[in-house]
Amino acid sequence: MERTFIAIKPDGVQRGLVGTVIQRFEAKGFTLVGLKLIQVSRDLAEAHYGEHREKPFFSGLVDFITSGPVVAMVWEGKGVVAAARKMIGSTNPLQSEPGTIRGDFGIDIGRNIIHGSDAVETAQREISLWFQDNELANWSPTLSSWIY
Ligand code: FUP
Repeated sequence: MERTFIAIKPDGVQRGLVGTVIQRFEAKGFTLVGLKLIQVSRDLAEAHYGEHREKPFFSGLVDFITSGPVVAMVWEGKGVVAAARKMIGSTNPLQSEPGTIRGDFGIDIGRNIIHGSDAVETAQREISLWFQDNELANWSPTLSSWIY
């Protein structure tokens, strides 16, 4: 079953949006298989955002993501990688549609609340970067698959 990596960034945690984000993914019908609140190290932040290492915003991005606790999650379900990206919205919250998480709650590209993997292969890399195997639960709801 497909899995994606989702992180609520320090701004999302400090603004009290953890419950709202989790609620949206639960209500959509995805299954939470990993969840932890962590203070991110610079090493982890730099590895996670490695593709942006040469960008002018890289050091500010690493400063930001290490500035306070982050809620790291793994969500599972059919088409979850692409669906999560739709639910999150565009990178710049001012260009995100209303109804998306960034569109409903954000203004600043450097404070865009949440991260979601951009492809299935990226999700696999990010999940193994952030989580040990024994931190992930292999389970599925016991109700019929269409009852959320
Ligand atoms: P996304 O996949 O939507 O999280 O966006 P990117 O991977 O392109 O960028 C990662 C993070 O870098 C964004 F969440 C915010 C930050 N960023 C900036 O601060 N400025 C930019 O111009 C682009 C990205």
